[in-house]
Amino acid sequence: MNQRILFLGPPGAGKGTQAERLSKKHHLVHLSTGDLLRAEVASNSLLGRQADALMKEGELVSDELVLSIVESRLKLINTGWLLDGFPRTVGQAKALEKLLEEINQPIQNVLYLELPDAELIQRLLARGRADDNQSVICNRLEVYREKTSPLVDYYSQLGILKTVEANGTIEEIASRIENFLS
Ligand code: B4P
Repeated sequence: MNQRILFLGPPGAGKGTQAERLSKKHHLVHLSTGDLLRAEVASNSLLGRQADALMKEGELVSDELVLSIVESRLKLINTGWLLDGFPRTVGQAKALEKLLEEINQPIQNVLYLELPDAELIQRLLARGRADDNQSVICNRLEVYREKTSPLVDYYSQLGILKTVEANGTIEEIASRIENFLS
């Protein structure tokens, strides 16, 4: 599969879980901005130090910072890819569109993982990452609604959005995703 796919959805919807699975199965390059940012934090780079405080609060890292880590990587890929957790703002989506036009690699499918808040909160509390406590989760959900959820309309208007019910087992969701892509 030589697809160019984007995963969209609230925190805890399972973007990372499904993206990892799908990318391994179809040999797609998996770019997770969450993982890339956590790697920067772990290496104590300047970028990581700037991102750390924001991530701990459940805030988004600045568009400039995220773009700087995505752009250089995307330009190097010449196979299919899967973007997970990016874009998260309309500004990021517009910058991505411009970049993809330049390299002639338009997005083919946006998979929007949809799940009610109660289930999201339960999953995140069970995951137990450093940014998975009750007050930070509530803030992340608010930030999602304000800054990221407008992307559902944005990609829907471009005619490339597929809504995936993200409840059920990991296998069930994976098979819904496969059906959309086949
Ligand atoms: P991310 O790392 O992208 O993480 P996420 O949205 O919290 O989780 P995801 O949806 O991937 O859920 P997962 O598969 O882990 O973001 C972290 C932070 O990085 C952001 O808050 C922000 O600060 C920063 N950031 C990242 N990208 C950015 C950007 N573009 N711009 C600015 N800032 C950015 O699943 C959650 C849990 O549920 C796991 O424990 C999993 O095992 C479990 N699970 C998954 N599927 C399940 C299922 N079907 N049933 C039961 N449990 C399931």
